[in-house]
Amino acid sequence: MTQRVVTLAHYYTQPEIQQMADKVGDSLELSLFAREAEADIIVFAGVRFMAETAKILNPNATVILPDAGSTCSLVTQTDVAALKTWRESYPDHVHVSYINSSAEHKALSDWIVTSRNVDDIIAHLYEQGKKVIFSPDRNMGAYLNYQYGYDMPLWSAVCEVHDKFNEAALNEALGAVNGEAYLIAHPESPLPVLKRADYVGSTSGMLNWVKQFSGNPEAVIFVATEDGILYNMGLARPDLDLRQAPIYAGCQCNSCPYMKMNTIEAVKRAQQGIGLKIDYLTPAQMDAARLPIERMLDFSQ
Ligand code: CIZ
Ligand code: SF4
Repeated sequence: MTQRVVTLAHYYTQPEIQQMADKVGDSLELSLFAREAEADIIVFAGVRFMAETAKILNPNATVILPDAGSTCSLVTQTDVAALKTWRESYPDHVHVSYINSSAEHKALSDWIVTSRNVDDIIAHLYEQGKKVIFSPDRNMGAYLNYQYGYDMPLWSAVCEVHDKFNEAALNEALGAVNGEAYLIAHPESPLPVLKRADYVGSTSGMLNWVKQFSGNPEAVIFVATEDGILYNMGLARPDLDLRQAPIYAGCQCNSCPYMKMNTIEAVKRAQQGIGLKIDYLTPAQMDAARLPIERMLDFSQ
């Protein structure tokens, strides 16, 4: 019997990879698509924690990551044994973790959140009088503490890509624009950048903001996130002057090395069944990681 192969690509992969995919989206959209996919093989052109999430949500499918090196700095900067000790030092707190985390990390969490639902889920917990600790993204946690006046203790990992955005390069770029300029930013960016932003939100949120933009058509719109999404934004609104926020003068060059490991050759090989198979998680590990993910999905429905 022929194998049913479904290929998923994240917005941060190159345009050629997105064109090879059955579905393009952000990490949550792709995981939800993977959960429902009637596929024998799911090729996940993204990074490892996303492929693990897909496997946890659809354990019967064979999930393949094209390049085993596609990790994420939020995962590699988090030592799981140290995280466990940290978590145990706050026994009366709820542990909320961003979806950009390993399966073992998720298993040590009470709730998983994405950049789309993090505000609502943490607000819900505070409304219930809960105390919250947040991991792994320090920038996202600092932004939430600033924006809502929370005092969540934070784990200290960052996205090595978004963490490079900085106020100095931004000020220079904004200063060089004669007319109107906007800034939209992903909450993995540092707080000084987020404080300057006209909109802070997830990859899909930023894409929607651009799609619906009805301001001055001459305005320059700076986008503080990985460069892959500029392709999708440009397709949606070719009329707008969209530029990636610079990390130094003249650079629109901030891309995720792990996402870009999804080359055409690697994805083609994965479609033939060759790549990193996510087959190393035990049923117990998957069950433990699924619980906080399901809690998020039930909340968001
Ligand atoms: O990996 C990332 O930085 C993001 C924003 C993923 C996603 O799709 O939310
Ligand atoms: Fe991880 Fe940042 Fe790359 Fe996203 S862009 S996969 S958070 S390193």
